[in-house]
Amino acid sequence: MIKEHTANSSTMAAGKLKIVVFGAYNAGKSSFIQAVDPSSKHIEAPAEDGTTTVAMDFGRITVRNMQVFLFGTPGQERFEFVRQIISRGMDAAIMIIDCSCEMDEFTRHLYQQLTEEGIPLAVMLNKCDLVESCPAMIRRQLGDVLMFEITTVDKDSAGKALDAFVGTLVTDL
Ligand SMILES: Nc1nc2c(ncn2[C@@H]2O[C@H](COP(=O)(O)OP(=O)(O)O)[C@@H](O)[C@H]2O)c(=O)[nH]1
Ligand SMILES: [Mg+2]
Repeated sequence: MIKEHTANSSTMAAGKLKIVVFGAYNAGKSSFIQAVDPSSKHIEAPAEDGTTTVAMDFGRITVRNMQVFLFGTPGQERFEFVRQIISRGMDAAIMIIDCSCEMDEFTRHLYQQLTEEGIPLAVMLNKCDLVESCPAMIRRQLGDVLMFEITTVDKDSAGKALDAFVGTLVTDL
């Protein structure tokens, strides 16, 4: 995945950041983008065989004087080609993980792909409002990566995490 990615410091220097949001179906990708940009767009299209929908999101927000473009990717495994197209030219990636349940194989696979790619990455441990959430369990399994504990139910927590992540990207310039 994302083989065509090259570090995109020219867009960052121009004050623009393309951040792509990954995660399994139901992890909270659309909710995250909606929380940080209430006027974000959510698109659902029926798949050709009519069995499922392919969902994408687009949000825009100004963070630390940077124009941040957020692209949500479809979570189903078989839409790898859509994730590849959306990923072109991205400056950074966010992974949303539902930490109220065990990580599934697909989530592990996505995480491995993104870390191998060497793209700046933040993991959002989502649904921390639920009593059954266990962010510590996911932290143990992922190891050394920038992580934030959030819930999209509280709009502030998503916004603050995005702000902190963009802060790490901007100081890297
Ligand atoms: N309790 C709780 N539910 C959430 C949270 N974030 C998302 N959800 C719910 O989880 C489901 C999937 O969220 P959605 O954003 O559609 O996931 P996506 O498939 O990754 O885009 C929806 O029913 C959301 O309302 C959260 O932080 N806490
Ligand atoms: Mg969605």
